[in-house]
Amino acid sequence: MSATFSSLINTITPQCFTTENHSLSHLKTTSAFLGSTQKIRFCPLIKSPPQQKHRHANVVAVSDVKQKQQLKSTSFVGNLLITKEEGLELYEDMVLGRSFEDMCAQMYYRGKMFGFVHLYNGQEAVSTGFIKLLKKKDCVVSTYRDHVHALSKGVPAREVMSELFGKTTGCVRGQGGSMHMFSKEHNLIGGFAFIGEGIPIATGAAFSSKYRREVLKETDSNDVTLAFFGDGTCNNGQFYECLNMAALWKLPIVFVVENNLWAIGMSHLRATSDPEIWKKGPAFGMPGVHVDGMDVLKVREVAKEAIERARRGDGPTLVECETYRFRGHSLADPDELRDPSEKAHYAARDSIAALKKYMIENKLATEAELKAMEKKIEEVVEDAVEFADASPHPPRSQLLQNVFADPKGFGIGPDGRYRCEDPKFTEGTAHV
Ligand SMILES: Cc1ncc(C[n+]2csc(CCOP(=O)(O)OP(=O)(O)O)c2C)c(N)n1
Ligand SMILES: [Mg+2]
Repeated sequence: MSATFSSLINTITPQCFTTENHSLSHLKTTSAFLGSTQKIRFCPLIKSPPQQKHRHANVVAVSDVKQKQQLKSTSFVGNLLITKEEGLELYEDMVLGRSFEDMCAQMYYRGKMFGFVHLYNGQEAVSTGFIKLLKKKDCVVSTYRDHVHALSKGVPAREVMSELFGKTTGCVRGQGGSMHMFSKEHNLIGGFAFIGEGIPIATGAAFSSKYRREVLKETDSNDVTLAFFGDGTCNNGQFYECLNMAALWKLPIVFVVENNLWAIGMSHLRATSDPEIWKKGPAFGMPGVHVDGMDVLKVREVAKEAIERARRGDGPTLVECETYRFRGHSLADPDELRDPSEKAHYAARDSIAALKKYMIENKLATEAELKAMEKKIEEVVEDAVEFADASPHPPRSQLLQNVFADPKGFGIGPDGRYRCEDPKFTEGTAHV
């Protein structure tokens, strides 16, 4: 197992920072982009000035911590990476994510949903590999590609689908829609439409856990926050500000980059000076890890250590999961820009098919068992659609509820009524 784990992560080890004769050009950076058809741009490495060599001496690499723990590890059954129960849980969650999104596409084209809808097909190993390791009190901060993160965190499919239909039974009472899934009960702190917008919110949530434990002495406060975001978002300033704060204050957070190689129609390799995002972790004094995001078991192993590290108070980790979206950027995107051979390469590495194969080959489940599970999930998704369809639309008066702390002067007119209820309010603007 030791070989398996160390081969799936790439990180800069403490020795690299402390040994006199090591420069950046000696670092073992074995990560390779798995299947992009475009070449990584040549980027010369600059030697660190000698006086900076000891700055990061206290950086603990995930691989080292893991290696130390390996002897006493009890999480492996024989030479298998998961138990039957764990495997079934992962498979169920991934298939739910995929079926749910496929159903969303159908419902969107039938006119049941409005606005932009961004699907997660292809990236399931990341959501499942990370979120299924969390406790209910742990927090998840997502992006506009948030339906599957919500499902993995335990928000019922009915509530997510209803939210997409804009119904009162949705997890945000129909007020958020596709890009703004939220659940206080499940500590899903939100989907966010602006890229990078969720990262400071996640950093704040992690700060709050630490503050409650260390200042307010709430000893049971050891919650971890996962911040999910894309490769394109890593060129946004908020990302760097938050890496700095999280490392400085050793916050219990994991920054999970879902590097699907594209930001709408912009190739990551074209837009980013050094496309290996994981390297930015050590630059801020935290471990950086690159993992194959099409392999749920590899994602899970890295996630386990990064989450445990945060929980035991050792601070943040940056994890770059190399993944791929199987559909266009949103359902409004005809997806004509990406090279068909790149798409085919990743389609052949479908993480759900890979887990199925692993489970059957290792006798963790039979084909019939997995088929029965798929059937059950199909019913869950169909039930979610029926539930959403039959649910009521919110009244117009709900439009501004929870939008402003004090809506007087904004949404509420001098007569105390919602301005939107005055037919003149929207006259000459959008059709409501
Ligand atoms: C602050 C901000 N600028 C621009 C946009 C427009 N925009 C929407 S999605 C997107 C690309 C993001 O790509 P990435 O972070 O890789 O996420 P992915 O869609 O691949 O999951 C951009 C630029 C935005 N939503 N917010
Ligand atoms: Mg992307």
